[in-house]
Amino acid sequence: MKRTKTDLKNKWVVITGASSGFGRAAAVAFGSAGAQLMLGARRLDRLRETARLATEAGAASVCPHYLDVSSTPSVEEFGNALIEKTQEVQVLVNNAGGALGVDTVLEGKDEDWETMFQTNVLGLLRVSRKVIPLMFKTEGALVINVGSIAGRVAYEGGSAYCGAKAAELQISKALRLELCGSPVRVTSLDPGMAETDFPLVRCKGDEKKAKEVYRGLEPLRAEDIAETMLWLAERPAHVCVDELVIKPTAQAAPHKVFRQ
Ligand code: NDP
Ligand code: 8X3
Repeated sequence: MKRTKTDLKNKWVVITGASSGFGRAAAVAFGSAGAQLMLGARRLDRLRETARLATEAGAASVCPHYLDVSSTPSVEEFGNALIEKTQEVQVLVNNAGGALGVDTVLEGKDEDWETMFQTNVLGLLRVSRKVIPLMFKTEGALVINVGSIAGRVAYEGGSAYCGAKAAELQISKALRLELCGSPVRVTSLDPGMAETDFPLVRCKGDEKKAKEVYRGLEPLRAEDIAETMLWLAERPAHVCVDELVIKPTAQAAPHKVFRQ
């Protein structure tokens, strides 16, 4: 049996939410492995900057393309643009998403709930439906679904986000079963606190509140997550890491954070 690392050189890697945070760092990491990249997000200026960084890192080719995962026509259009470039995808990173607000259930806003489920849950399903058919011929293909520790342990003010990421974990488990017998591996990658635009988006642009999230502790960096994604994708084809939880050393659980 072959025990060689999966080589990503010239292979196609699709990353959603590539305009910032984990998605941008993942584009750079997979770029440094010589992959070809299809990058999606709504903010095209930022997406093009990611493309520039990934090219600089060594990507074989980079295609930044508008994508709104909350819209089926947009996902279809993105997928069709991908199909024009390739019929064979090695890695799909379902990363687009995030949280909106820290309201309790009793204070919750419909638009926040709807956005969280549209992106983290339905978006992931839509993109998976479109892209996974391009992975069946690829030895060592991998779907990385970005979940969260919030999908495993609930906290006050996190109901909809925790619910959405719990759905992500269950979808990953179902997908793993459905794809068993094909070459496609599935991983739910579930990080804890990581320094990205995540809290700024969650706090709706309130920089002071967003900064407070990381006060007195060393959070994960986007690069820590990207490195982990690359490691997952490079495992030999017969190795599937079903679930991976990764947290800052100072965070033992969502509620158990040590601050200096
Ligand atoms: P960022 O806010 O930095 O990145 C979020 C990305 O998602 C952006 O590129 C954004 O692009 C994209 N996105 C949001 N909505 C849509 C949409 N409708 N269509 C397409 N893209 C969209 O945060 P992170 O990098 O931290 O977040 C990435 C993932 O990691 C999310 O799923 C988040 O829930 C998860 N996560 C984050 C943790 C953290 O502490 N940072 C911990 C655990 C999980 P654009 O706005 O340009 O469309
Ligand atoms: C983000 C991690 O702990 O803020 O998914 O919910 S947490």
